[in-house]
Amino acid sequence: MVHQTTLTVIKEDITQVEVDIIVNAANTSLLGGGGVDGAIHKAGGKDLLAECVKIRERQGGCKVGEAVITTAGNLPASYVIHTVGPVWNEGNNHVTDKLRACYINSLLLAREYNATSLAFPNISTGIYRFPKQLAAEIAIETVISHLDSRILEEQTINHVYFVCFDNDNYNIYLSMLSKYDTEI
Ligand code: AR6
Repeated sequence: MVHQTTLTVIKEDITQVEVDIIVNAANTSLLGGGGVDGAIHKAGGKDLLAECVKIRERQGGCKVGEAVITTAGNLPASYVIHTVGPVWNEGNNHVTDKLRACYINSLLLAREYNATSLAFPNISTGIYRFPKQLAAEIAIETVISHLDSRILEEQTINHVYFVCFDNDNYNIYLSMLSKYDTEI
């Protein structure tokens, strides 16, 4: 628990998670791809894609570290936040700052939409090859320090889910979050 927000790790397909907003690990085109992005587009359907296309026409896609929001289409969530994680490049090109920005910009956008619950996938740890341990440290620390820094009345989010798909990430998150639980 961080202030009034509960952090939970689950092993699940994020398209099945019932929260206000799920986050997508997209690419700069916003037009879908493989991994979690492919699963979200497939389950979300044509309305979700149509909104991505509109954003693309308006602002040329989404930059690395930034986030945009669309309907969730046929998914159980109300909205999808699409954020673009950095491609791991041996730590070059400010990849850690960019990954941190993905989490912060997603949390800010979720707050703007008055979300009470939010689910993150393990951004950049698949096709973009970011080391899983480092990515988990960044994800958890960024979410906790962002929530800690907000005045309580300003915060609507009361539940953040870290949705893991592979065993490695699940075990890393479980052990990292148990450490945080005992410290807070
Ligand atoms: N639910 C939850 N997590 C999932 C799911 C799912 N259905 N499917 C995969 N993961 P990746 P990236 C996990 O590759 O590394 C796409 O083509 C997976 O185990 O989806 O940020 C985009 O269009 C991994 O831990 O995203 C981009 O081009 C995590 O999601 C590129 O891949 C992220 O893996 C983005 O690469």
